[in-house]
Amino acid sequence: MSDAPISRLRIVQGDITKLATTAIVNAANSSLLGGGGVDGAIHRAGGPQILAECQQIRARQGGCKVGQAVITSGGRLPAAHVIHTVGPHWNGGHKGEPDKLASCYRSSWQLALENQLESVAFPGISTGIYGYPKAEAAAVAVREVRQWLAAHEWPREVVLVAFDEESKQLYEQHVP
Ligand code: AR6
Repeated sequence: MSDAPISRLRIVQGDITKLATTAIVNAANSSLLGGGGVDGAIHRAGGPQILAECQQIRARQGGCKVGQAVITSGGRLPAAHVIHTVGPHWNGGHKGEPDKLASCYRSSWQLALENQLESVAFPGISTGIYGYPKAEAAAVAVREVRQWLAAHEWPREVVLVAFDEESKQLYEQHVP
């Protein structure tokens, strides 16, 4: 590990579909067939190639479980790849949600490691339709980034993407 982990973490505000990182992460559902929120935005911007690859993955392994991740190409997106992970529904916080959310980040980085992806950008997994409180999700995300980067060379850079100003501030609270 040559780099100080924190220098490999960037927080940006905006639309993740516009980012030219090597991969962007999709907050998908277990069907991998698309949906609303960032999932809908990624499939709209990336075009039909992404869904076609998701369907091949479904045919092979029957979708994706909560906390796991799969990888496709990025279709027409500026990002070369999309890592699809399935976050937990928020059910009050005592149904293993923090562990499941942490597993989403780790599974995504594992794919980045295996595929030697330079940079990976994450939306706030589970913090929209799935109802995970943004402050608690931000704490999990930053903790997991630190732990992963301290122990692994790949990905070189992690970008946490805040869709709104509030989310950006929540991330920044954890990153001095
Ligand atoms: N760029 C960056 N962040 C975004 C964007 C965007 N273009 N659009 C939304 N967000 P959500 P979930 C933020 O609901 O909670 C889908 O139907 C948004 O503000 O997309 O994991 C799937 O198919 C929020 O902070 O994902 C699943 O069924 C975060 O992305 C379900 O929603 C995640 O919100 C997954 O729900």
